[in-house]
Amino acid sequence: MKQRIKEYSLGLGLDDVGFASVAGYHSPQGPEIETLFPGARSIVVGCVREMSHVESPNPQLAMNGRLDVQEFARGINYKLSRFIENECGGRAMSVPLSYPLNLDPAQTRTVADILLRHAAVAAGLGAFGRNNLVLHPRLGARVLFLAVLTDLAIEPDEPVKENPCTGCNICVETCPSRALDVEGQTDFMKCIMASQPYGLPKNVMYWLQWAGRTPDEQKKMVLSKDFFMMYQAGFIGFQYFCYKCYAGCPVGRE
Ligand code: B12
Repeated sequence: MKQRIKEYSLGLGLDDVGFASVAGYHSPQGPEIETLFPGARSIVVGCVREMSHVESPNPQLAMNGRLDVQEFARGINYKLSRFIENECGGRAMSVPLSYPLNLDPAQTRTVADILLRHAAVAAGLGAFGRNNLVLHPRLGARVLFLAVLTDLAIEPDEPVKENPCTGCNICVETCPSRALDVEGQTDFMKCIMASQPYGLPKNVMYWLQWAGRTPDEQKKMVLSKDFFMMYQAGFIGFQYFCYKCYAGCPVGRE
């Protein structure tokens, strides 16, 4: 069964695939998987490589490449889930790649229901680097993870033996907002202001300012670059403008 799922997923174009048991997945802050999918026993975790778009200084090209990867990964999520349900006799549920997320102003920071980095570590696909991303031993940091939960019992893979992070600190030094200064923790607000300048915090500030403005000032606000860019970000989803800790990591680039 494991071999069939592995061969099928690699055939779909995944760069690597690993298997974790639900019991072996530990999320420090998210809910137990059992509460999301009663009876879930295994997590099939895949990784897909980013292309060179992450190096582009042009944010439109960089984000367009990211959208391609996300679309590709979402297609694999669905095909893999279908394969598990149609061919393997299991139940399957795919995990959001990045969003939807439970966004709540009462929470100081956002935590996903299922943490894909922890799932990837549990599935033997890599280890946490200094950039707080999971580094794949061969592909490095430039990978996105996807996952499908299933009630099939599948033998989990072994964790990676060596952490591929060399501790070069390039990620810490090149982060434009110094969001990685504290080891093991990304400063959410610093990172999001640089990586999603037209994202949720900007949007909230915009509308709070709007509320106190005169009609003439409000007209100017609507005709501003901020509003136009926020409009676009609103239908793209999360629109990233920074990939430095990700694209600058030398692991897997030699
Ligand atoms: C919310 C979110 C964000 C937020 C918060 C960042 C964060 N660090 O979590 C923001 C918008 C800022 C963000 C930024 C980025 N993100 Co993001 N993000 C997510 C998302 C949707 C949820 C993550 C989450 O809930 N974080 C919760 C908090 C608690 O995480 P944290 O504060 O960093 O705490 C973590 C550490 O303590 C770590 N940890 C635990 N043990 C150890 C041990 C060691 C030694 C270390 C170093 C760390 C460590 O575990 C905690 C998480 O449980 C995931 C997808 C998913 N479902 O998992 C993608 C995800 C983590 N993001 C991803 C990426 C690529 C990025 C960016 C590069 C943006 C971009 N341009 O693409 C940056 C990188 C920022 C960074 N270096 O941390 C990828 C990472 C892939 C990889 N190779 O690891 C993911 C997995 C999406 C995916 N489908 O692949 N992201």
